[in-house]
Amino acid sequence: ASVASTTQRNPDFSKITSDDISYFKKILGERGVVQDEEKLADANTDWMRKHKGSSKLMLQPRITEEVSQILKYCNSRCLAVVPQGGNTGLVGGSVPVFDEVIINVGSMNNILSFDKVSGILVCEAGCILENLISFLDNQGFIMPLDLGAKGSCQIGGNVSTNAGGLRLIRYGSLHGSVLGLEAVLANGTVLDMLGTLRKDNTGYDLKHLFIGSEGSLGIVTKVSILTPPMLSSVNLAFLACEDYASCQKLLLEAKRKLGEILSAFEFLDVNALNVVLKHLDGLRDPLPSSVHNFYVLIETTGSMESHDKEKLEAFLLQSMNSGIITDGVLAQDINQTSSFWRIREGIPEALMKAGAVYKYDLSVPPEKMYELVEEMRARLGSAANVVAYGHLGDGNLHLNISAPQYTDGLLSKIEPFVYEWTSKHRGSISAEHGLGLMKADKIHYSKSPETVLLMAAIKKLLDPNRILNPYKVLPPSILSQS
Ligand code: FAD
Ligand code: 2HG
Ligand code: ZN
Repeated sequence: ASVASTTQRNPDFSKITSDDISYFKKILGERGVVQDEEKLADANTDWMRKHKGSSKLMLQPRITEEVSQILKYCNSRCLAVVPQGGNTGLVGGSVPVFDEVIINVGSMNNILSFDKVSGILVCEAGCILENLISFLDNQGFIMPLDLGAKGSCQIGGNVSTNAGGLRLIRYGSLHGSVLGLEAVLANGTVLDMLGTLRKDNTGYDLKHLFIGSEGSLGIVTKVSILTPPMLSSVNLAFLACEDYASCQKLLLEAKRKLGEILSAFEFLDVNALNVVLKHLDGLRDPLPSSVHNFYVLIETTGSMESHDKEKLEAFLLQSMNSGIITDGVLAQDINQTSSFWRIREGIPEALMKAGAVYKYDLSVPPEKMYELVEEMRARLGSAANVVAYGHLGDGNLHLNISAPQYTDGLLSKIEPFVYEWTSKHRGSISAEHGLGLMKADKIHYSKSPETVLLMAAIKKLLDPNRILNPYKVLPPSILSQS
């Protein structure tokens, strides 16, 4: 049975009354209080259409002070809340489980400042990632993160999940590029940590608690982020390898020979490519002359076209001569570049169209990564299509298992095997998507009991009534122990 179906509503939480609605209308006006059933149906359902809540209320604050007033009130009334951004999360963290109040900061979408010399952008948490990318494009800068959900996800959601994405290999995680943030605690206290300094060792760096804590410790309202300058020369290669060992060799060689210009190293296996070609329109196999077992996308970003091209071409020639790659193509124009990226970024969407999908987002030592995929294939036989892709350059595997429908029988063959395997290899059961509802009770596979207890103590200190994103991230059983 799924976590959702075994979770009980916490009886300490109040139910919304008409007095509550009147209070929220007083603070936010009619516009900020959503009770419309259609809008609520979308906000109650996650991107995968796997998790469905039954919230009757969504609040849309426009300024931090409103977020503060809402939370202060909810805390005093013991009304549970779910912070929601673009609702693209993949672990059931962004939708209510029961009747929690949804708080969406999407109306807080102003860019507050941008400093061209330092590259520091300060904005509100509801800014959509793609809008920030376009804004920076005009300034000659880029966001340090990029992901397939950019058209909908919000920077506040990205920070709250510590989203990784396609550029992490070059620019590192948000723990490095987020310089500051503003967050509102469960009791309404506004924490101004919106620094714009590269260096600041005055005491504990508390902003990190909010990066990746999935809305369980506070609502992020503003973000200050370091953005890299846009460089003039970007190249993308779509390559084929016949075995997984070659993909790893290619990674090592790419780090050695392309080091300072390497900006993405992504892989997909042939099953992933086939799902995309079957379910997404307008895409063609970039290497149609034969079928290959693995595909790798290598992107380089540098400042001198002739130098970068020369390096990349020499690297590709060497890799062909040594047999590490068996085929490959360099994107010749912007259309080809975007269609190669569409193949990689479109895998989750294609899998959604293919039917039910069980998603695992694992950090695994790269040399072991594909063993898990093969073991899983052997376990499941013809019952499912086991698809592997991900951020190989960061040791992050997306193991997706596609089947006609969700069944308990299939699930019991996948779990706990997948978590036990990952734990045995000291991997992470949540590399970049978070724990959400799906894995709240699986945290012990990757974290020691002492660590989990300290997390629970921090949660209790910051949110003693546990109103923020209940049933998610930490096992409810640990939080209910006094
Ligand atoms: P939501 O989904 O709305 O929320 C996610 C979590 O953050 C929830 O727990 C929610 O409560 C919390 N939250 C949201 N906003 C706030 C806030 N302001 N304050 C406090 N808590 C908040 N992830 C990656 O890491 N790398 C990828 O490459 C990647 N690619 C993706 C591709 C697709 C097609 C999709 C659908 C998802 C992908 N994701 C990826 C998942 C990823 O977590 C999200 O896309 C994104 O980071 C979530 O942002 P969001 O605004 O949609 O947040
Ligand atoms: C990606 O890298 C995302 O495409 C989604 O993180 C992965 O759906 C998934 O499992
Ligand atoms: Zn990913």
